[in-house]
Amino acid sequence: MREEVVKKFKEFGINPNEAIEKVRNMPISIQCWQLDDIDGFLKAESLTGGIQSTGNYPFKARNFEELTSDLKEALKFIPGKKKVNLHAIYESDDLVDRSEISAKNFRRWIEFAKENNIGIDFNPTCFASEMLKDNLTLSSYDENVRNYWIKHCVNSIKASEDIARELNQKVLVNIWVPDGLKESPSNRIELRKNLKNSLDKILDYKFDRNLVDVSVESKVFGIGVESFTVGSFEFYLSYAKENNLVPLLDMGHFHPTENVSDKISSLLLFFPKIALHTSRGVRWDSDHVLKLNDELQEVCDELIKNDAFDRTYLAMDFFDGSINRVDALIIGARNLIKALIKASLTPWKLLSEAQKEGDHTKILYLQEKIRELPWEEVYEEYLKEENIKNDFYEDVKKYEKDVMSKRGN
Ligand code: RNT
Ligand code: ZN
Repeated sequence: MREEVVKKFKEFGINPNEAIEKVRNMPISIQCWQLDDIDGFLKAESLTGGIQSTGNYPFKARNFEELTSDLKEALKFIPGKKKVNLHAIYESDDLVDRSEISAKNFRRWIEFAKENNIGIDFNPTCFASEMLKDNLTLSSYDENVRNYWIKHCVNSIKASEDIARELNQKVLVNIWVPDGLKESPSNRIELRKNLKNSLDKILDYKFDRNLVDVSVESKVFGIGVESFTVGSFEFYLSYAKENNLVPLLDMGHFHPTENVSDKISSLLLFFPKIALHTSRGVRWDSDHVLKLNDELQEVCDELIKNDAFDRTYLAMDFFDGSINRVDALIIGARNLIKALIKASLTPWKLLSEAQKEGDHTKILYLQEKIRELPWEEVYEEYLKEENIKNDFYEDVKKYEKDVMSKRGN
């Protein structure tokens, strides 16, 4: 890094090399489902559960080989520690019904993780299934339906324990269910009680907390379930608190004017760990690719200024089928990393002192000065240190031509 750059940051009490170190060590969980529009390898059902990947960009990965090949292409251009975020429908070996899964069915994923020196996170897939009845899973009125999903979640946790053991690295198991109603509910509490009881049954399995953390992800609405979501924010916040689970906030799962960045500090005061799905909603939970916008920046600012790296599971959750899916992953991850770098290069101490002193003029002044600092050079230095090229567009274009386009889809 140029001496000049280091000097400029030093004036504000910031060491850019330390900033890089901080970001390098923060694992980012990369969603495998961006690469195939959440089709998965079971291929039995089409996507349901109120989420949608839109767009018809060709060449999407159709199986384990194609998907991991694309993932490797993306990983080449993403610096720092990484995990791959799997969904249960991405079974790689000896496919079984998802309620029966064990680590055996993810054998090749485990090998992939080892070979590429990355971790794994896991998600039971409680959608895209004929056992999703009337848009309900764990909260269903039908005991058989509930039991099916309970079993699926317990087996997801057990599989994750084995994966963690093998990789010698903790796995986050994130439970999200799409349960909700299209029209205003006549009865909310019964469905919520069902969900609560089902979660209790899942937790009857005493998982090893040294291997696995379990998070619960809330939501405000989905397509086809616009009027009521069983697993609301209050529901899961309370449930997580009472059962030592991790609350997971998805940036697209709140009212459009509500900011996840504002929620982080509150959660940090009450929970030892939190989890995030970084995403970009456009007018709804549309899961667009991350941009380096104000909200992403503020989310990353909160993690840095509160020293929350060790307490945060940081993942991405978007799925865009209208552009090259490998580029989508790289662009999203790069924007997240840029936001983390920028946050680490901000003099939070100075800014919070000014706030304490009531010097709001100084805050605005400092914010302007900080914008003038050459954070891009620090980002470029980070890529260089990780042996990663800054430009990826032409490389991925070539990969698209040489590999993806041969798929004929
Ligand atoms: C859906 C949730 C959930 C999913 C993934 C595929 O609204 O955000 O996290 O996007 O599990
Ligand atoms: Zn999510």
